[in-house]
Amino acid sequence: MLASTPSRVRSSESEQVNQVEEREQKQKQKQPVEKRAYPFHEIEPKWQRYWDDNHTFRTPDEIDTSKPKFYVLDMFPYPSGSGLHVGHPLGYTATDILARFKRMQGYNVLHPMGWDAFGLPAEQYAIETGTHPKITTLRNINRFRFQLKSLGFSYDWDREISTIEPEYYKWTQWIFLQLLKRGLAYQAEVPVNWCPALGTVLANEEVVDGVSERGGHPVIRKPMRQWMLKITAYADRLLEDLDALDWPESVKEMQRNWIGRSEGAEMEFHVLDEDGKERDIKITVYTTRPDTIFGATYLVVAPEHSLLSSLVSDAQSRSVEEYKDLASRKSDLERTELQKEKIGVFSGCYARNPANGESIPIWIADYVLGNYGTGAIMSVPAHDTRDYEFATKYDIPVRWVVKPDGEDSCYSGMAYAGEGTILNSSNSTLGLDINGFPSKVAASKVIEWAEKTGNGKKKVNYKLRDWLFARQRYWGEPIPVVFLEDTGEGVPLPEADLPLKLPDLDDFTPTGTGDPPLSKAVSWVKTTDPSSGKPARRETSTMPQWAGSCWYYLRYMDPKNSEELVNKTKEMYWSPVDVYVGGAEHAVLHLLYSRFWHKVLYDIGVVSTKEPFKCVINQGIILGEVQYMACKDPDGNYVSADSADALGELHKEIIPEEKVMKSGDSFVLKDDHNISLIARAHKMSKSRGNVVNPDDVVFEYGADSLRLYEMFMGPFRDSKTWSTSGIEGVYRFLGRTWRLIVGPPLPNGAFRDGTVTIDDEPTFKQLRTLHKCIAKVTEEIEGTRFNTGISAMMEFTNAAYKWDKLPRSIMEAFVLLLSPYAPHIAEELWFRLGHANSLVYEPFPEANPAYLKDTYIVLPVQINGKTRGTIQVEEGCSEEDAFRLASQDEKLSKHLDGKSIKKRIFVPGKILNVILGSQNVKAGVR
Ligand code: ANZ
Repeated sequence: MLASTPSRVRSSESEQVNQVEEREQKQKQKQPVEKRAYPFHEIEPKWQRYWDDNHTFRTPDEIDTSKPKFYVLDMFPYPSGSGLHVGHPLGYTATDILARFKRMQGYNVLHPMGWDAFGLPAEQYAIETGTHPKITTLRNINRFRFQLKSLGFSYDWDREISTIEPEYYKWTQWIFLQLLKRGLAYQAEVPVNWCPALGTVLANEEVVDGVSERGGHPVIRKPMRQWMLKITAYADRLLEDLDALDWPESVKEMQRNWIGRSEGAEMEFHVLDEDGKERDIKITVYTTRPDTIFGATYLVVAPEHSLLSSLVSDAQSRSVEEYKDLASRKSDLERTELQKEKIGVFSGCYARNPANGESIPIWIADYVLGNYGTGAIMSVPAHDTRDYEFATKYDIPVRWVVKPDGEDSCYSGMAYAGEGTILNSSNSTLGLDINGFPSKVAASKVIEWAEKTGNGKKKVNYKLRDWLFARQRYWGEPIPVVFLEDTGEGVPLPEADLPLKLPDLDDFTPTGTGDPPLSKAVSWVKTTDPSSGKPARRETSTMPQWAGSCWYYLRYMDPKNSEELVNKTKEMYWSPVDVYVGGAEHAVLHLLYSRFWHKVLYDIGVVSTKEPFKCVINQGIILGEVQYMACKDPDGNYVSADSADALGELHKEIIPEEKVMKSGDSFVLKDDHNISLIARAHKMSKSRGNVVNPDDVVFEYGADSLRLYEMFMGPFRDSKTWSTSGIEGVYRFLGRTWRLIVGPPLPNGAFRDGTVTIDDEPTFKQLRTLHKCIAKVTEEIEGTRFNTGISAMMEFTNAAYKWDKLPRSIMEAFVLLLSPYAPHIAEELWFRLGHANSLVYEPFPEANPAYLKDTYIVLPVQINGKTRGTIQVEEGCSEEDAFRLASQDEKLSKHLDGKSIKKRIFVPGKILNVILGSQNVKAGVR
């Protein structure tokens, strides 16, 4: 979904294409099961065709402002070669239920779908086979569209967009030009993953443990001139505006951590010469703990620090060079991992601690990152774990300057990283004394002192880095900039020249020089700058896959506009997206990047809201079917799982579900209840062979069953395990509902055309059952608790099976309730109930509160005219029910037991009078 994921990159496109073909072959051979619970294989295509032909879900282009709007969006998929997997319909069904529900409630609904279609797998496939990525991508898109339609999703296909179409990426390029104009796009030398053996730059996901994913060749970090986007300029706003969003708290927290705002100080340390005199260079460090400055016993600069060459002594230069080379092979993550041993090298040079005047050594170590803070730190081994580890390794002094509150003394043998009371921190000559102060106060005193004496200043820092916005790839949006041949200056293309179309290439293999594949399009690259007419070369890097997905939700509002990215009136009406559903894997980057672009578009007046997505919901993931395993001892005898933890995989045997029984919270062998089993669900993956294909499910049970099942599996946001018996359960429910309304099959196995409903007035009880169901289903859809909504409908069907008459009005309302979940069967039933038009725009039933109250009344019971007691009955209760309750009542039953009943007089809500006959027969419930 959205951008590339490693697993997707790994599976080769050709393999995927073969699998699709194989599956189609298999399907053709398979015949539908003889006896169907209901004829879904006729109904579903029929209604899909109807919706398509009638553009039923089309959202009118002209805005009807009299209606409230509801914009419900799925994270659009990357159309991979393997087609949809069962994880896709989980989110898509949820948004579809919401879209259908809101339409019926009279909202003007926008529910679009499109394709995040640039990306690595198609390009890799092109490298392997020479097939143009466009061909593969369009084929995959067709397949995805076909699959989505076969699931009955109510997308407005007239608004379909694809990020690879020039009419679309014209506006992606236009946004880039706006960023450039505002200084938010710039070029800088940044390290990229360079693989010398493959002669190409690799994306992060193509590098695994320091080697290329393809071929396992070493990858090094090499500086290259790259386009960057200044997302850091928006850090504060991206942080502050999170608070008001109705997003999962976990997602907001992940964004906060990613932005990583920290408050501290930049402090200046003068570098000393061999005689201990101050040179004219200073090292600026960033610290969040200025209160610990007296404990700074050495400095560390990152191996890529710009001052490094002027610091290193001749004696140390060789070791430093070797060390730098070593560090260039590690990723930032490897460098900062806490468990990794911290190694470094002495620069041969010293600096002065401004707080106490001490001369302290300057080290070079890669646990300090070049691109965070100032790329240099003051190291306080007593109060920072990494510094402590480093200092003990290299025999650097440790000085305690913070005493934990409530303790008598400082720690020893490990760092104390918390706050406390300051000690050992006074220097009268330099005018700083923070002894006895709590950490926070001491920190502000140090900053105040530093600002007065010119030794530093307060500073806010962010973990967030500017966004590397160029890829050495072919299959992406061209960057609309040319470089003048004479000066090398970069000049943006005029907006009128957009889109800058991606030229066709036949050879997608890496150039070997690090130049992107587009540099092979020689006649495209060589151009003239339209504004000056000077010879120029086009930029050959392309945009990253994130680009197209940053703003697509805006384009759906006005997908065909060739004059503007989006028309103002339409944007003002539709913004923001009311509900955005997608995987939690996009909790950080996609959502952060689109928020950033949205804010820029807000600043330039293109959009009217500060935030793009009002509510975000992450669906849980679907795990493969639970696998049961029994443990065996070395002699091959079964042993209970709890006593066999230590046995390796070799001693485990997979047990089929039919041999398994649940016992309390665990599972045991049916044949031997003493043998407990291991039950595990794994992520679906090709290698495990536990992938469930939605096409197969649709073929066996129908799209409505798949939709219903995915919603019924469990709470929408939770992870859930697939179960074939589960899908059979919902399939049976739909079959029961069908036969309830249409009647049982005729002797020839077919079903009648109409229904078995009658036009009688419903009873109070029937109305009550219906309205309770309406109330529950409505409440649960609004709360996105789809599973419990389905349970309510199942209860309704069970109750309705007990009725001897099925009033049409009741069943019509029920069919409307069912329709957002199982739209095909609902449309067909609606049609059979006598309606000529689709139910899509029928008003959603509303619960009448009069039927919701559980009102009980006390009903006097007379026997032979004499009041013998009372029973508590539901308001509107029938004579039958009242008599049943009376005969079950302890007191009354004494008078009724064994007696024949001559007559019953029942005045609803008032009295039940039972006249007994003379013979003594057993009084039973009729
Ligand atoms: C002295 C000190 C003493 C620190 C102490 C911590 C504890 P955050 O919250 O992540 O911003 N630091 C600064 N720049 C760094 C870099 N480029 N690479 C690695 N570490 C760096 O943390 C900031 C703290 O992380 C800074 O505060 C600095 O160590 C370290 F008892 O300075 B501190």
